[in-house]
Amino acid sequence: MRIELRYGKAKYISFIILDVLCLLLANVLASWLYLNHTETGGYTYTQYSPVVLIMVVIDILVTALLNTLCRVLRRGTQREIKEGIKHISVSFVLLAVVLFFLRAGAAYSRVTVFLAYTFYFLFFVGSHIVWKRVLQSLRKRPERKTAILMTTDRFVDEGIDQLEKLHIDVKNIWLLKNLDIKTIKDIDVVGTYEEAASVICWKMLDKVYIYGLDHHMVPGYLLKACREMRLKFNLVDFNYRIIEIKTIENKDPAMGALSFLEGKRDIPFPIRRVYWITKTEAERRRGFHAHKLNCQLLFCPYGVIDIILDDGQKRTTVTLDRPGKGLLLMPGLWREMVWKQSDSVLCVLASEYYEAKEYIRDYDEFIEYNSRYRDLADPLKESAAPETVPAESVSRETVSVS
Ligand code: T46
Repeated sequence: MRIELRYGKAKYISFIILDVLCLLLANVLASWLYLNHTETGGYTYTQYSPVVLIMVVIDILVTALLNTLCRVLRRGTQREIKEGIKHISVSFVLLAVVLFFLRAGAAYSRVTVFLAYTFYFLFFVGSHIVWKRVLQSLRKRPERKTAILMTTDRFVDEGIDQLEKLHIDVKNIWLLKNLDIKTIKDIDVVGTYEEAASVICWKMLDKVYIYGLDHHMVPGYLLKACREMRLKFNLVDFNYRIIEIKTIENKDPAMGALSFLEGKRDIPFPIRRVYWITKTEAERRRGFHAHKLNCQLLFCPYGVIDIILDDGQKRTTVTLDRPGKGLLLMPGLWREMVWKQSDSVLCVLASEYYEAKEYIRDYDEFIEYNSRYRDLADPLKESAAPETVPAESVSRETVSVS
């Protein structure tokens, strides 16, 4: 609730007022129906009114404690019904407990209370659906689409630039690891993924973009929240990056150096496999394939290895010649490795388990595969970020592979 109040105070409060109004209306209707039209056993309006007051207090308490207005602006009818059931059944039980302790239950018409909560459930769901439509239609549409950018600290600047090229305004940034950074280029950084979900809802952002981050690294909570808000993930990918691996040189050069990589902190994908290639003679070539899914980080702790990368249009060579140089490879790149020095060691951290079917080992097939996704690869093209990727099935098949 604290987060909701931070990002959408007025809208959040309007929902609380709406709920209270619905509760009052439900009570008026229930008491009018029951007290006026049936044999009530002597129950009166005056008797009944303190119960309504207790109901209102309980209602506000339940909203705050169970956060039943969580992401209300963007949730679908199913979730609305679920929250309605949760809210009303907890309120009902709490009211029963309060009346029990006040020893006042017998003085009130239980049928009226039951009827009131039934009407309240219908009003709760109905009014939320109508009110969020009203708020959405009142929203002043910004000239450019707005988005939250999910990325790592390493790629955040590039990500902002890429979205700038797509004419998208980055309103908030969510970083894979929380670095206690408050703003980047005057854009607010949200601290937690709960906050990210809340920002998307209450600021009514149009898009969610992921840059340089394997979708597996997006926490399940956020995936679920976006799915519930019917927001798809838009993936803007690069195909490779050279990264610096942290290396500590010993003061005494004879003692050497220590390089290290830390899972979630340095690698923008989950590490499912580690392998290394040894005992290869100079000028030998390996590779000659591309991956459909696998993201990798390559480094060479000993020796010199040329990595030739081919995106189907041009070839680039990256030389791994020191332990502190890493090469991050996204899927969809043809690679060949040339050993420039005998016994050089190639180490690889991979995002997927070994799966022979996930390799493309035929160059023509690679060109054909790549051309299907080329349009997606150009960040300046409107189609660069596939909008049709359902959050639950974000797949590398739909990701740009320039
Ligand atoms: C890559 C470059 C940089 C397995 O059984 N499990 C494994 O995890 C791997 C990596 C390979 N294998 C088998 C498959 C082949 O029968 O080991 C054999 C040699 O593999 P491959 O010819 O693919 O090796 P390279 O050096 O051409 O490619 C390797 C990786 O396979 C590839 O993912 O990107 O290193």
